[in-house]
Amino acid sequence: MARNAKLESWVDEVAKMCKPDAVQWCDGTQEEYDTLAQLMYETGTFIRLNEKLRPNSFLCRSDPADVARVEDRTYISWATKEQAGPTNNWIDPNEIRTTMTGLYEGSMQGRTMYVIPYSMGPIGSPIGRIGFILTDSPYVVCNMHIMSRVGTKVLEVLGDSDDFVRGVHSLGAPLTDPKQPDVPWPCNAENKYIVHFPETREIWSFGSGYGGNALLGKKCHALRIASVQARDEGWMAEHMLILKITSPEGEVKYMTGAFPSACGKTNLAMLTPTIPGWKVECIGDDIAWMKFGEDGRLYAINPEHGFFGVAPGTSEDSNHHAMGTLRKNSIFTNCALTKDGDVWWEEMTDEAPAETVDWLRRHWEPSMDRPAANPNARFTTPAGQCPVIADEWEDPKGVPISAFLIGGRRAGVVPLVHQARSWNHGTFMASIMSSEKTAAAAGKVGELRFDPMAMLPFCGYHMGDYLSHWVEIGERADAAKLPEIFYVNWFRKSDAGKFMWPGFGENSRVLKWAFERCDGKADAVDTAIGQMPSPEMLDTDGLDVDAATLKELLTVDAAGWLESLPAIEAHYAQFGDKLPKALADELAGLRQRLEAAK
Ligand code: GTP
Ligand code: SPV
Ligand code: MN
Repeated sequence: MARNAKLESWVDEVAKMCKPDAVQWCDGTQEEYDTLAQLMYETGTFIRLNEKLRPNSFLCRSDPADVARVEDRTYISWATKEQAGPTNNWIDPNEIRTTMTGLYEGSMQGRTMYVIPYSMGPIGSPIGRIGFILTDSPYVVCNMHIMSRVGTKVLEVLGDSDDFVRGVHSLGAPLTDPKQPDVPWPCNAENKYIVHFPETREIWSFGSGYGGNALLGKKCHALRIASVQARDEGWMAEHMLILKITSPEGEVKYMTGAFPSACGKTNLAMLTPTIPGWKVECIGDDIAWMKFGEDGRLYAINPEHGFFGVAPGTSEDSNHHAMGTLRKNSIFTNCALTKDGDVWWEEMTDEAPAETVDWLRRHWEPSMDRPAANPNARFTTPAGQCPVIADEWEDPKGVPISAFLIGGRRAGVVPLVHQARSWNHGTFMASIMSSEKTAAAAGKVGELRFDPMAMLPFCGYHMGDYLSHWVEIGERADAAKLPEIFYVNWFRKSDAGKFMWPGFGENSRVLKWAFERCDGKADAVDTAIGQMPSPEMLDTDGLDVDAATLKELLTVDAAGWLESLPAIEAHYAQFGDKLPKALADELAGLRQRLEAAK
């Protein structure tokens, strides 16, 4: 194979800095995966699950100080703070390079440095993007095997080009003394850094081995770096699931959905409709890259190759197809271990097992007032194993998108569904989206925060410029060919604190309404906030929700919206003159309509 001098000199440079005992170029083969899994089994990182119950699968328990993305240690390091904008942590690139070079110095001693060539998107497809991770974590290698396309073929396609994302990842836990025993989950909890250099397409990660902090192809590359490339090149990189929906008449549409972390993307992407005759299939569950096709429509691909999904709450009832996906060849992180050598998590089964070993390796019984699995416990599982993966999920030209769904966790105010009147109105709705924080990121769960397009933690540049990019996408396109935008909320709660909407498979009723709205076939009521179905416009056959609740779910809480306007104004004020005028106009229009509706 032709050698790529730029790649090799970078690998040499990083090896000189981190001083691993060995450097291993990954080939992406099953044999490589098996060897590394066996190595982690021997060092106590991996527990091999019962081969009959969960073939070729492993459980891994992390350090309790390393269980989620760390947003306060995640940085976007442009030359100036202004370029990162008010919603990102910024750090001066020269300063952080000095700091991290110090941390990386000798940080891989006693370990192997793996060179992972990966492709986000089908290898060699015009929309695929290549990256490399240099990591001292075999856990990262095995997870990347599942989550992306790893292997020698990537090197062949790259040739001598230097168009690749450079990721460096170190656990920051060198084994300096040959007699020093390793721990099951090495990390450096006190010194975590996840730093992005958008200008040079580099990612430097240190100290954490978990999820989006460490599997650099996912949020770091496919969202934070790719969002910058997308802006520069006129496409979109979004935190969105992609689903295919087929009507009883056999008509197909594709929809994406932007929901913040742990707000229902994996579930919606593969839901089992409760309404007869409708079918939902999965294209992707977390990230969508979208480009205009020759016909002027937006086409989406899933750059990933696996699911890194939230385990707690996943069950045969809530997500049958996820349960089918993770039956084999999967890695489970921070789940509980049952007596018969399988995994368990909260709500996986109606009845909890009589005893398990919890994610902290302690004896656990259902009567205990702590969960057996960490709330952000995850499964890593091949997308191709999903029983309802759509045939076209790896089509390099992508699938044409008819609708964007957006939404977060909102106990109050936001109705079950409302539709935007135009692209700019939908962009506005997405930009004022807010959600109660979940366990996917470290910090206080439940706090309400604005999360525009579910991209707050994942936008690689100034959020005001990102909003302008959405407006510009709309300006460039033929309005009739743009997706319709729907704001949904599965998470309304009653005064008693119970979910008012049953969610999961029942969400298909909202999908059906959206599907038919795209064709102008379903009715809607014009309201101050957008177009909404009245209860009789939604298919409620067989739905177990009482009339009063349904009415409340589909009523505009004008007082609640008016009350939220000052917070929206403050949210917008932080973007200063970067706030697109079209969105300021939308906000003024909303205020006017709400006041008129009072
Ligand atoms: P990330 O992988 O972090 O981006 O999360 P995600 O958006 O894919 O979220 P996921 O589908 O994994 O759902 C997270 C949690 O929300 C799980 O515990 C689900 O059981 C729960 N959930 C998903 N859909 C619904 C719903 O329609 N209603 C309710 N009440 N809960 C839901
Ligand atoms: C999310 O937090 O949105 C995830 C999980 O999808 S992680 O890969 O850890 O970012
Ligand atoms: Mn996500």
